[in-house]
Amino acid sequence: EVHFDVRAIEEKWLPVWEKLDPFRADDAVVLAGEREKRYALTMFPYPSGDLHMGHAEVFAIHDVISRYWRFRGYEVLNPMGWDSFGLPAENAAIRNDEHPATYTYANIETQADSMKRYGISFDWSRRLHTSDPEYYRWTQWLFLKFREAGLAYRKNSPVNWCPKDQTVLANEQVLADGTCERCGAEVTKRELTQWYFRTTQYAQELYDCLDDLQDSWIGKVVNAQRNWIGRSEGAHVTFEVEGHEPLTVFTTRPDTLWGATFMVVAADAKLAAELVSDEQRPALEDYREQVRKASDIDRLATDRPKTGVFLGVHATNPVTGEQIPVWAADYVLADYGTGAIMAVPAHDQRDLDFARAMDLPVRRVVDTGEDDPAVSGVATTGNGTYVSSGPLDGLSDKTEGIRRAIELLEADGRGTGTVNFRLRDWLLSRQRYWGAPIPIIHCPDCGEVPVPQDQLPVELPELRGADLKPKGTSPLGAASDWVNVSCPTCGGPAKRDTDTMDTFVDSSWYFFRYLSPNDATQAFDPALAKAWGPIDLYIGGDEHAVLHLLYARFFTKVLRDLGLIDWDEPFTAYLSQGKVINNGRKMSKSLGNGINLGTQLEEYGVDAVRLTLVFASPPEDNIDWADVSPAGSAKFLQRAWRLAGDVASAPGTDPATGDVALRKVTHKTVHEAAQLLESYRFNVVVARTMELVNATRKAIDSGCGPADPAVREATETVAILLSLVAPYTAEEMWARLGHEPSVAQAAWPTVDPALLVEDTVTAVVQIQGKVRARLEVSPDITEAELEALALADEAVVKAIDGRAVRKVVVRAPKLVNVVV
Ligand code: ANZ
Ligand code: ZN
Repeated sequence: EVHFDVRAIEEKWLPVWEKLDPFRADDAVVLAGEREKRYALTMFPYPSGDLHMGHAEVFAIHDVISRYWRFRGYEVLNPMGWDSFGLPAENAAIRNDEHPATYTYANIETQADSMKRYGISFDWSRRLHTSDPEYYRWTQWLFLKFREAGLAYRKNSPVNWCPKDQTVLANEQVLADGTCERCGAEVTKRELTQWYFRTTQYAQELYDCLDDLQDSWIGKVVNAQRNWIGRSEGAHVTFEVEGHEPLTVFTTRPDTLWGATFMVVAADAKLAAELVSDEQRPALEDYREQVRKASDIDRLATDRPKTGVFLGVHATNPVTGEQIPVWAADYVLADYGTGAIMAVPAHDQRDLDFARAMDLPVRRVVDTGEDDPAVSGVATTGNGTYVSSGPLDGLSDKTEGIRRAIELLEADGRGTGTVNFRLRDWLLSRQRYWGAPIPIIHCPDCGEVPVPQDQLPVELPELRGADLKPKGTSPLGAASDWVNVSCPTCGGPAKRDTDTMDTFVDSSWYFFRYLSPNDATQAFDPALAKAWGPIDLYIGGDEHAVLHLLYARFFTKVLRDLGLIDWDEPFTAYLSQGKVINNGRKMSKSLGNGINLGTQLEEYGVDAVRLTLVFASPPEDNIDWADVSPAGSAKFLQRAWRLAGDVASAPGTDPATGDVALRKVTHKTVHEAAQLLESYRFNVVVARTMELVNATRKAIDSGCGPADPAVREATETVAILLSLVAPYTAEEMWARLGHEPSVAQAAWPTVDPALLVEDTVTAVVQIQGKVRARLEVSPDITEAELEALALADEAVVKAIDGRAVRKVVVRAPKLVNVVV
């Protein structure tokens, strides 16, 4: 029995594809509107090491849809590049005493070779690397554009600091447990002057557009973003404070204002220091020292003993006129809302705990029928009747209460209805080397001066090895020749900004750069963005839910407002792929359960590994490598390939003269595959292809013979379907079937609707043992369906003639017996 040599066919087809370049996207076709476009995108990798099983999975999945779209006649854009700035390269450079570029570009070459061998239908002419000066020139240009538009600015404030990576982090890069997203170290706070993008200006739109993405973004991302952006409706309420500026709070419950018995300011906010009386100042200072050490997570925890200090001042409750004390505490956060709250202990548990700890008054203003919180120690938050609440007394609906309270406050000018977001501005500067330098010059006379456009890119100075050691300030500061420049405005001595940009800035716009990666005159061509955008399907990992996927959405909206594009959202559909695990657990060095992609490819070949990954589960589910069989996949591919060797009819033989039963299977398979592909059920497409292989083999063996045109038709169909997941095997089959030059250039098989019509069987309907009707029904009809069909039949209704039906016996699909 003949076997194909996996290695030999890989060697054979790689140069053919290289030469044919069948996946190059043609801008002209799309610009001219000659063909509809599809933009398929998969998250570009970091160049750390070679490709791993996770890449193999996402690329395999992604290639199914890209190749399918091409078969369906779309002009497909499917680019690839590298997110090549970042810490892994920098850390490797320090270890090996070299330049980060050495590690970066060596790994890129390794990964590029692996990707090519892996046979993904990328358009390699669009390859980009974010660490190339040709790329980051435009990252810098965009930064300056954002700054011009008031969307990039510098401010001093408490920031997240990773003590291990020795750099600040954006909020999004601090995990829920308070650790660094990159290295796992516990993140602390520091007060520093840093660069920010004004993401908050887009909070409402970023939130609202999630509704449109709800159905086409598969996975948890939409909800994660909703929570992250955190929209709360409520009011700003202003309290007079004697001898001070009035104090404004954000509250979601303005209806409980009559129960506000004290106020709390975030201890670490400037506000606290401004308000505090001279007597209380030393106590506040001590307390602030203690607070600096706690993380936000700890601070918000409800089960933590409440601490705080009285600030020695009072505010006036605007509706009761009472004087209420103002405290500082750590359970109020400096950077949420206004950094100050009105405390309503009866209806907010944290306020109640604080009131009990500090012996402050508790006044119930909503009677829910539960025990009085002042006695029970349990705050009530539900609907109830308003009491001691002046004009709200007697109302019993929270929504109505809130509405009325806002109305009253607005009428008096003491408050306004408002929406508050949890989202913060994106802290984008980093104290590390391997990133795009921030293109700003600081001049003692002119202040912040943007680097003139014709001087971009601001290239990184040559630093290597020990020069890069993190030390809390940017390593760029040590490159004095680079740092010291003359001010572009006044010509006086000035200094470059020494921070680099978060690498998430690079990846926020790479999908625009793919459109014209070699354009030396602009970041991207707006005409091409109009023609190709937005991305029709983006595939990647959920770990980017509130990082890359949020930042890329923000960038897109800004670029739209800058007039560079005309779409609002970058990714029309999003699919997050599951993970490849082993023996039920995440692969890790410490567990020693890692599966090496290279070894798998050596052992089973590219096609078998790809087929295994696609066949194992729906794309969004995890794949346990312990449960799958790449050897089984390899065997199946051999079976499919043998069909092509057995086919004895010539190309072009009219299939209409072939075996109808096999033709029906073939056409049904193509028809269903298209539907399954549109809904990303790729694993089922593989299963159907396997069934078609079996049916074809059976047809050959049981009478049709290899010369039947239906056998050729079925085998050609197998080759086309298989090319979505196993391109090498498919090419071999296609060639054996007498076609040239590549199956990638084949057309999707045309389905003959006549062949989709189901075979039917005849069901007999008897009444009192007498045949009254014959029905043509599907062989798969259920008993209930058949009964309903029979009783609705005109002849049957007539025969029953209004008599009561006593019993119906159904033997699907052949017989219905009615007793009246
Ligand atoms: C009075 C009140 C009464 C409140 C009540 C709640 C219940 P979300 O929904 O998360 O937006 N708050 C406001 N700013 C805060 C800060 N900087 N740190 C900690 N807590 C803060 O929460 C809004 C509520 O959280 C606000 O409404 C405020 O407490 C508190 F029965 O005001 B509320
Ligand atoms: Zn100057």
